[in-house]
Amino acid sequence: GIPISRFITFVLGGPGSGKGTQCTKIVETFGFNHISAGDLLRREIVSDTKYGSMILNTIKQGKIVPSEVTVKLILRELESSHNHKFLIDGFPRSEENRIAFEQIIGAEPNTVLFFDCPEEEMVKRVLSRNQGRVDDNIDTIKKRLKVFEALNRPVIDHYAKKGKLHKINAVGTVDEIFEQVRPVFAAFEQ
Ligand code: UP5
Ligand code: MG
Repeated sequence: GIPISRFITFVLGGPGSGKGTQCTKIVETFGFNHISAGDLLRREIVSDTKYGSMILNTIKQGKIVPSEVTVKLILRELESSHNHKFLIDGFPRSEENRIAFEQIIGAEPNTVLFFDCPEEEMVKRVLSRNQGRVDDNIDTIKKRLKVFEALNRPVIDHYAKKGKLHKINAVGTVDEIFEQVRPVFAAFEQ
């Protein structure tokens, strides 16, 4: 199991809301270990493991990969790291994801960030990213936005009710947004 001394942050927000970008800033400033669930899944596609083609098809459709697959990949990262502070970026994406993770870990995250961004801004950012992602086309983006609203919103609401959610206005420059993020972690550093 995972020792309770680990500090786990979930980083949530719609597609293109800036999760990855802000995680890089948090890593630089506060020394967290960045675990991007999407990157772990994309790595499985490239290394052509037994789940590779299933993951590729799921991502192309903007749907959510089965929890058991994603949780296993995240656990492997948590257990192989010497760092005790983690950013889990882009996960959990559904209540089912959340419950699967919390049951296996036997604990809740310490804190949750939510990057709140208007849809038109998210679409603009994703379409101008140009990194060759199979899901960065207008059809898949529309599906990702629908899945986000339907399945990720309940997770956000859950942590808001628990008093763990830090809602960040994700419009502005990268540095302006980070100035809202900084106090969340500065508070835990004391
Ligand atoms: N950018 C960033 N900040 C900006 C700012 N302030 N102003 C202007 N531009 C800004 O940013 C997106 C783009 O915007 C970049 O070009 C950046 O430079 C610019 P980024 O930081 O990459 O945003 P992010 O929120 O990380 O966007 P991403 O597209 O990665 O979010 P998704 O949640 O869609 O992608 P993820 O990789 O997490 O998941 C992809 C797919 O994998 C999912 O759709 C799903 O099919 C699957 N998946 C699962 O099934 N389960 C999981 O647990 C995770 C993923
Ligand atoms: Mg990302």
